[in-house]
Amino acid sequence: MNNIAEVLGGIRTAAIAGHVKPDGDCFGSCIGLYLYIRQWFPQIDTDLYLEDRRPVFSYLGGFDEICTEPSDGKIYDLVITCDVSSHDRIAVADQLFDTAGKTVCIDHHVSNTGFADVNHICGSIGSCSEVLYGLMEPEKITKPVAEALYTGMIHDTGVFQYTNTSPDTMRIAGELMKTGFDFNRIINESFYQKTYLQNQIMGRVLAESIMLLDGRVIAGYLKKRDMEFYRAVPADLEGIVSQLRLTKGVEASVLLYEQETLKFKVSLRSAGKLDVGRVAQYFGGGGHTKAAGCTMQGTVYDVLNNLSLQILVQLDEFGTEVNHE
Ligand SMILES: [Mn+2]
Repeated sequence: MNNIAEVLGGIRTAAIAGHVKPDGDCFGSCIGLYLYIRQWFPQIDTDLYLEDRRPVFSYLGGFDEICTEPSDGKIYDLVITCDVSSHDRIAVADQLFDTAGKTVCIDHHVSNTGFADVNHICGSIGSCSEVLYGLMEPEKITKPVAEALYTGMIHDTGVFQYTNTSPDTMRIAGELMKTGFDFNRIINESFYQKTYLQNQIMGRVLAESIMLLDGRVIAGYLKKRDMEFYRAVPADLEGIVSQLRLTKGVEASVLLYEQETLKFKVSLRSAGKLDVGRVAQYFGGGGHTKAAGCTMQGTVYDVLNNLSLQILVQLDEFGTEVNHE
């Protein structure tokens, strides 16, 4: 696919859907595409489905029109997923996807094998929002669309610091900026700003973090009772695993939080050559080489032990000396 218009011919009803626990790129890409279709293909009755309306993204156009519940019995001509790496990660719109006349998947996860009729997956591009830019006509990108795509790009590149940032990323960000939105506010308020609670939780996780594999991996964790104590939701933990990754000398960082008793959600970040996507995939998860996640069972000790073994497989491949008695 070269242009999103290719899949819109003859379509009367369309739905756009993001993934479970939507992040900045999910909001940015889904809203960007929604606003673009609404503006330039007004004959199409388009709806947008996201699992929740995260207040931090309320500055985005169309935010109030997000549907958080599937509409009963509605059958769409077309369902487009953005930033969704596999069928089981389609959130509220999974039924709508299965009954749609045609399905399109726009994504950038290397682990995505293509679950739609039309799959446009660019594993080497840093964000789904950047992939989407390539499917739009630049002169038709309005300020609200630009704001959404820019939001997605800064979130998935860590404000252009991760290695998934390319010269194209910077060029596209520059093009988007020309529409004149308040980029400084977007970066500060949607990416860096933390609530007092989020800072408290991060402080605690950092203080209690542990070093593994002779200081080459750092791990932080929150047990169920800690999550309950802070009344924390997963979004409150954003940024912690990235902060851990900045620890001098580590190859990777790990953050665990207990979703249910002895069931942990695992986030992984690589600080170097380690492919954490491979580690996550081994445990049934997915993601990218530098950022990935999975779900694992057991105690904190069990989970970290199993993760360490898989990380070690790669560290050994690098031929680096690791002291693991
Ligand atoms: Mn993404």
